Amino acid sequence: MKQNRSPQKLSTDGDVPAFEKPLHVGHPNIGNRDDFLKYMGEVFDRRILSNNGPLVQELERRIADYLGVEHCVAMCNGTVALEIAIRALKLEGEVIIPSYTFIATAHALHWQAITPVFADINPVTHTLDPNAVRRMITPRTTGIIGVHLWGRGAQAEELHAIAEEYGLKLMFDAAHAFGCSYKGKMIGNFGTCEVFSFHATKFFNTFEGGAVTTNDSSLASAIRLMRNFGFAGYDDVIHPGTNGKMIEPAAAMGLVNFASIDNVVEINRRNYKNYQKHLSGLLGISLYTYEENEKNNFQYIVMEVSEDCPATRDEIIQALHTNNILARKYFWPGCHNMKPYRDLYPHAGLLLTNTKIVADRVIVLPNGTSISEEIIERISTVIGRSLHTSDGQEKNA
Ligand code: T4K
Repeated sequence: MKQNRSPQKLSTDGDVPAFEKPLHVGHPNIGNRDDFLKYMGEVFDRRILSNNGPLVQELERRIADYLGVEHCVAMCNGTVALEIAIRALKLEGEVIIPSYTFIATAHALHWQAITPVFADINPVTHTLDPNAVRRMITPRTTGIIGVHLWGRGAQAEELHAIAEEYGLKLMFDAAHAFGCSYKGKMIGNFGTCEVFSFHATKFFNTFEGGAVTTNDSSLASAIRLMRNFGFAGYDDVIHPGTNGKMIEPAAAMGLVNFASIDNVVEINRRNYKNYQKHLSGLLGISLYTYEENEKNNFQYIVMEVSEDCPATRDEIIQALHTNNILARKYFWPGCHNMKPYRDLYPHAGLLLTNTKIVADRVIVLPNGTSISEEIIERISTVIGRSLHTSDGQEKNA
């Protein structure tokens, strides 16, 4: 990829920014406000604000039904949900994960003195490459955490076969994948357990929140205990634990947002198609594809900038930011290149060729219910304008 073009040639210098106010990736989808306030009225009347309240229990039932999974344990956020699931599975030593993921996947292990070992990804799907996973197994390996990045199911059968062969535990970070399916089955049912994030920026949000889903009853019971300090009753702690509880207002937000899930998917899909339409024909620009035969939430508009693009990925980002479009370089530069892990494994990158290629070419664009076709057209125009040749002439706008 070209590295040395002059950024000022690529911005819309001299023009007013395309957007007056910043346009964010991850601007939340918010359901019916009156319904939320009604729920909150009930919460105040009951004065049950937390500790497995009725709204949390109702949300857990709704999620379990929606995913067709036996157990859902709601949590305060996805990271704590990951930490609790990792501990409940008794992972230790080394655990294999992709480096191309949000840093929380690695931190949830490192925080518990478990070594995250980074395996490479498939450059098309951006999910773990099972052959790369095999290469990273050592006598200290106890588990694999696949990540359903962008909501695309990681290769569950292949990872399951590897886990069986080597006697490893398998779980999934499904933070991006609420409402998505893999091979026709809802994500939430794979591995021994799966972990969702319901952070504000996610397709489905509870302000902050998350959940662990599983079809293993004894695991679900252990996770419930661990979420609440290990309390089995008043004055009776029977398990080590922490505070991972979801609060009632968060559950109220989740119940309200449930009512608009289909509508949000429809808007996200429409936006995705509009980005495809308005970005088509730009040299070296493509959109990450979603499998049409699966359920997708289309939350992430992942644009890839290839070698033959007249501008670099960073030049396009700069042009977007100059125009108040705060596109993101998720998940550059890869977890292995973030300080805590770079210090631990300075040579990890040698086996992460595809991770580098993908992390260097991705731009995530704004999506969600606050984005219209007119906005997408303007974003696409800024991207088109940024594709200048080195002598400053527009090539593809
Ligand atoms: N595993 C994976 C694969 C994940 O992607 C994540 C989280 C996790 C695990 C952990 O789950 P949680 O513990 O977070 O539940 C954001 C989110 O904070 C994070 O939840 C998410 N992944 C990650 C992909 O994106 P940042 O650091 O990029 O967030 P931030 O604060 O820059 O937010 C993005 C943009 O959204 C901002 O530019 C502004 C906008 N925004 C944000 C919030 C909170 C709003 O417009 N309104 C808001 O309320 O990590």
